[in-house]
Amino acid sequence: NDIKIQRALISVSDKAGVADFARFLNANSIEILSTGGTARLLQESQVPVIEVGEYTGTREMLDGRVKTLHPKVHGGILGMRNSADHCQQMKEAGIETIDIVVVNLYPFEQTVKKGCSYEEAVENIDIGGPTMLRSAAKNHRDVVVIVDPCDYKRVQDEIEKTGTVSWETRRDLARKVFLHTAHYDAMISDYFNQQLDVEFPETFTLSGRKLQDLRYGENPHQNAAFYGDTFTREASVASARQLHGKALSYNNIIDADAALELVKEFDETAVVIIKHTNPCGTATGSSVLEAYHKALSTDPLSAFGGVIAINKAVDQAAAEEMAKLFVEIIIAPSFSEEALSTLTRKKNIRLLECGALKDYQDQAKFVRKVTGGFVVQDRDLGMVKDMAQCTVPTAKKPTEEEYRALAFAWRVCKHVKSNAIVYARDGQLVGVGAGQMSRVDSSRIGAERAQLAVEGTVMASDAFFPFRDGIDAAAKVGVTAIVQPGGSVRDEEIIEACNEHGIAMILTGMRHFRH
Ligand code: 93A
Repeated sequence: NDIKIQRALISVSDKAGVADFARFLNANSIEILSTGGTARLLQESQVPVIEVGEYTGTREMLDGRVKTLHPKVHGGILGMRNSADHCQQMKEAGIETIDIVVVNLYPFEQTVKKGCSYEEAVENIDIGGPTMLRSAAKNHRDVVVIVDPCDYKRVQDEIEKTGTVSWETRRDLARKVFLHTAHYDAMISDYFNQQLDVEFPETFTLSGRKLQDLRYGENPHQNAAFYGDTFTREASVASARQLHGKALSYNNIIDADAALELVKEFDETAVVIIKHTNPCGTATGSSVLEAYHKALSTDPLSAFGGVIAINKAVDQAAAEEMAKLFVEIIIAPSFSEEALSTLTRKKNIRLLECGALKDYQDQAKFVRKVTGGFVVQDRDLGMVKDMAQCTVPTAKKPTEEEYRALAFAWRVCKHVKSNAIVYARDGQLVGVGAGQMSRVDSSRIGAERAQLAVEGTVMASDAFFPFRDGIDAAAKVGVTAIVQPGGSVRDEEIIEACNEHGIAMILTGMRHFRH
């Protein structure tokens, strides 16, 4: 149905572009009703408006808490124009139709984000705005509703061309409204959950903003898109700026996230190389270049086509070396100008600048879909602060150097798929056994695949050893110290095996499964 547009109601907090749009409506003989601040702005912009209070006969009251909550407003929006009965009732009550509703809401999100009192947050819960939006969206058969200032142009263009706004557009604008009010309420309920320390509420809503459509998902027959959390302030793939290269793929995002999360574990300069979410190179160094060389030498073959993450600015020296390797992505806090000009010569590399890896850690829950539902948990932010404080049940105690190597191995191990076994020396990953169904297989694969000498390394295991065979395998390749959570019923047997082989072992008491 073609609709006749005679009257608009404009009530906005974000006033960008609204004066021009109102001027356009006015020029097309559309009468404009408006609320306090908006009305003032429009009058100042020489657009004639009627105050809503004047129209309803009830002035704004209760400090503005009640300004548009009136039958003459909601009747005018909700009345069905094709119903003789509705029209009759509206006529009797002196209700005119409102055909365009332009509303955006009190800035709850921005107010809470910048930090505010509880009272201020509550005052920023918009009641009248969502009510009008929902009324108009429900009656999109007869009413145009605009919540997003980006849509002024689209509606203006259409009115200019056709004199009206099509059913398709009205329905799409209504769709946007319900998304918007759902997101708005999700943020309010998030805020209350935070205030009341409700960790796992009765219903769990995930509300994200689309960052981009992806060409496809994990595989070409799966469609996909990338969404960003609303509240996150932490450096992440989602908030990173892409400086160069083709659009990210689904697998790129997952791998870049894995790389960045691991490199965040280190205070000292570190480089991580990831393949299929597991590290195939990780090292620290006195420069990015040195750390990169060490990381690459862990497994240069697997590094091909991988993702590199660095926790410090990428300089020219490192960039020149990285440019020699085929990699999908380099993600770093920043790139020097020279580094950027070196790397951008490579057409197929994607460069992501994520900004400083601040101390800030997002406390938001981690969500993972399963068929028929999803599981929600704390993010694994656990990490032993000081290895020297952990139990050493073996006869041999780790040396200073072994302690450093164990701390390094343990950080890497946390980011390897279970069952995870890591061989490392101080500041360099040597071998990885990832994602095996048996721990002893991970031990074997990690040592066999290692390109660097395993002898004299330390070993980390993400969970306890169920049997002594893992320890025997470690001894066979020359491991001198082990870090693991402990807690197996066979711990005594495991300690005994270490003592037999003269291996030092640390028990962290904290497991890092990664499924
Ligand atoms: O306080 S409210 O929840 N009560 C209302 O009746 C009402 N009507 C519109 N907030 C209300 N609004 C909101 O006021 C709109 O959603 C908009 O964000 C804002 C515009 O106010 P002003 O025109 O005075 O700047």
